[in-house]
Amino acid sequence: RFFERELRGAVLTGEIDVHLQPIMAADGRRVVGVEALARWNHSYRGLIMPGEFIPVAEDTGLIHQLGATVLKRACQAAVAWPDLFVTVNVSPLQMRRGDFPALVQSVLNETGLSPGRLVLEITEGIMIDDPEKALVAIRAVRSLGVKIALDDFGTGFSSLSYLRKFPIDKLKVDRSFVRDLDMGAEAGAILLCVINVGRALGLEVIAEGVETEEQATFLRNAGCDQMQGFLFGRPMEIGEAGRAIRRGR
Ligand code: G
Ligand code: G
Ligand code: MN
Ligand code: NA
Repeated sequence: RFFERELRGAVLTGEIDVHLQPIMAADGRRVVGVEALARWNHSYRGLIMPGEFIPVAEDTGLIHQLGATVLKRACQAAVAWPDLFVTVNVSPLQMRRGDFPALVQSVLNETGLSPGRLVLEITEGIMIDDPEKALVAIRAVRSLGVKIALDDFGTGFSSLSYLRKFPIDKLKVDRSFVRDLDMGAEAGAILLCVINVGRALGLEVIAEGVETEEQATFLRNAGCDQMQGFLFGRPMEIGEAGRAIRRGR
């Protein structure tokens, strides 16, 4: 297909770009990390979002090369900010490949990023589809000193049992819970439960999709460790992210 052929070209020629979104301490004042988000800078169609091309990359096997490019760009950028961590989204297909830990190690070697500053964001899809392989992969990357965050937490099916079985470091509370806060007391109660699950298990809890001061105040009082969302900053080009970090957001 046309789109696939173009995507293949973009992966080869480096039209795949990385944007970074700040992740704040709970006080909302300090940038403590950034999430790397893939963007396709198309020559004449402009910016194409990952929702459009990641599924195609997964269907065609391009995800491996694309993912490696994103990982390397993100680590290269993060080296410049020694106090921050960088999170990188990893497709279940990447995690399932036996050579994924070796890729991570080689990117760390090449870029000089210290492993403790890299966080890989996985979704529970990997744990459901192939729990054995997921466990092996998670253990292997954690043994490099890299951390694991469970993305979109709370939206899937058996999240709670997976939290016990898999060694993870951080939970990213899905932004739908934060969005629903405006809808009243029940939504707040559910969000509190989700946060408390993470806290009770000793995980760092990151809230996503924070758009208003009211949401930030609720999340801070609820005991979230970190916050991310348009209130603090949108995903931006690496250069712009550098300036935002120096400014404090
Ligand atoms: O940036 P945006 O909010 O449009 O991202 C949409 C979705 O694409 C998110 O769920 C995000 O996790 C996913 N995504 C963004 N960048 C990457 C990437 O580099 N690899 C993978 N596998 N998913 C990504
Ligand atoms: O699935 P994942 O959590 O990786 O998705 C990240 C996506 O969330 C990115 O596409 C990013 O643009 C989007 N995002 C980040 N902050 C906000 C926010 O405050 N509100 C909304 N609606 N989307 C956000
Ligand atoms: Mn993510
Ligand atoms: Na996320």
